[in-house]
Parts: sequence; structure tokens; C-alpha cells
Amino acid sequence: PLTSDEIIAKEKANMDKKRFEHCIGVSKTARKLAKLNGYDEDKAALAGFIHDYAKRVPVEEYRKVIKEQGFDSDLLNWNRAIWHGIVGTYFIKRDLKITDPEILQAVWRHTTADVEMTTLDKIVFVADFIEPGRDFPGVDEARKVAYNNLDDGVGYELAHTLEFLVKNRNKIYPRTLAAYNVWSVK
Ligand code: DGI
Ligand code: FE
Ligand code: FE
Ligand code: FE
Repeated sequence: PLTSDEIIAKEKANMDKKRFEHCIGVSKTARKLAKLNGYDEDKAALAGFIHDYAKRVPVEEYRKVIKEQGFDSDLLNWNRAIWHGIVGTYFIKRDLKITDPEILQAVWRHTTADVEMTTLDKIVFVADFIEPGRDFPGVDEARKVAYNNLDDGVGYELAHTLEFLVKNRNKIYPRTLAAYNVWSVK
């Protein structure tokens, strides 16, 4: 495995300053949520830190990896918003040498969520949304809800994301919609 200094250096080299600061924020928030929910804090902090590692990988490289590394070919119909979590796991394994399946699954699910979510999946998904650098209408309510109850935080976030996607007439990833039906519906 790489040392933490090596992981930090690679992470920093793969993104701009703003994204790097976002990842630090997600890492700290994930640690806090882990403490509140009785989960391994160091593991949550690491998963949060690396979750957007592949955000800047070129589109052509993504398309090549989807075709050559056994990813579902339906992913070719999507874009980097969806790829950087699911296919991002490939680059995290390759470059950061992180192989822990729980961490990779949390990265995989961090944008779309899923019908089934482990505690770590929920921590990374929610931390990404409420880290201190996030500023959008509703973020304070999201923080309040999530710190009170992690599952409610997932439900709040999915409803907010769906609203945003519909408002902009964006295509909804089926997994995101299925997750909304599980976590957000009263
Ligand atoms: O990578 P971040 O910006 O920190 O956050 P993210 O990974 O949660 O979300 C990245 C983008 O993905 C965000 O603009 C919302 C978008 N997104 C989430 N679910 C869907 C989606 N985009 C589409 N088209 N469909 C979805 O279902
Ligand atoms: Fe992301
Ligand atoms: Fe997110
Ligand atoms: Fe993020």
C-alpha cells in the first residue's frame, strides 16, 4: 500500500485546489459522521478524502476503461458526473492502490446512492453534500437532518438532488431514482 503522504500527493496532483479543499472537507465531515454513527473514523476519513479522485480524468480515457475493464456498457450513455464515482474506483485502485472493497463501494455509490447502502456508503454520500465548503439553499437544513439521523440525511439529499435534476431537465440515472424511492419517500 501507499503511505498516507503518497496518497495525499497523488490526490493533490490529480485535481485543482478547490476540489482538493472539497475532499479535505468531505474527509473531516465523514470522520465526524463516523464518530456519531459508531463507524471506523480513519476508514471514513480516507474514503471521504479520495471520493472525487477521478473527477478530472479525460472523457476518452473513461470511455476506454469502461470498454476494456468490464464495466456495464450502458455507462457509455452517461457522463463524468456518473462515471467519476462508479468508474473512478478503477483509477483509485490503479493509482492509489486502495483495494478495500468497502471503501471502493462507497466511492462507487457516492454520486448516485443505491437501494442498499452500508453505513460507510451513507457517510460518504452525505458528507459530500454537507461538507463545510458546500453553500446552497437548504444546506443548513441538510446538515441538521444528517447529524440528527444518517438515514434521514440520505433521504433529504436524494430528494434535493432529484429536485435539482428535474428542474434542469437532466437525465436521471435509474439507480438514483430507485434510491430516492427507498430513502426519501415518506
Ligand atoms: O463530485 P461532486 O460535485 O462533489 O458531487 P457528486 O459526485 O455527488 O455529484 C456530481 C454531479 O452529479 C452533480 O452535479 C449532480 C450529478 N448527478 C447526481 N445524480 C445524477 C446526476 N446527474 C445526472 N445526470 N443524473 C443523475 O441521476
Ligand atoms: Fe463526486
Ligand atoms: Fe454527492
Ligand atoms: Fe465530492
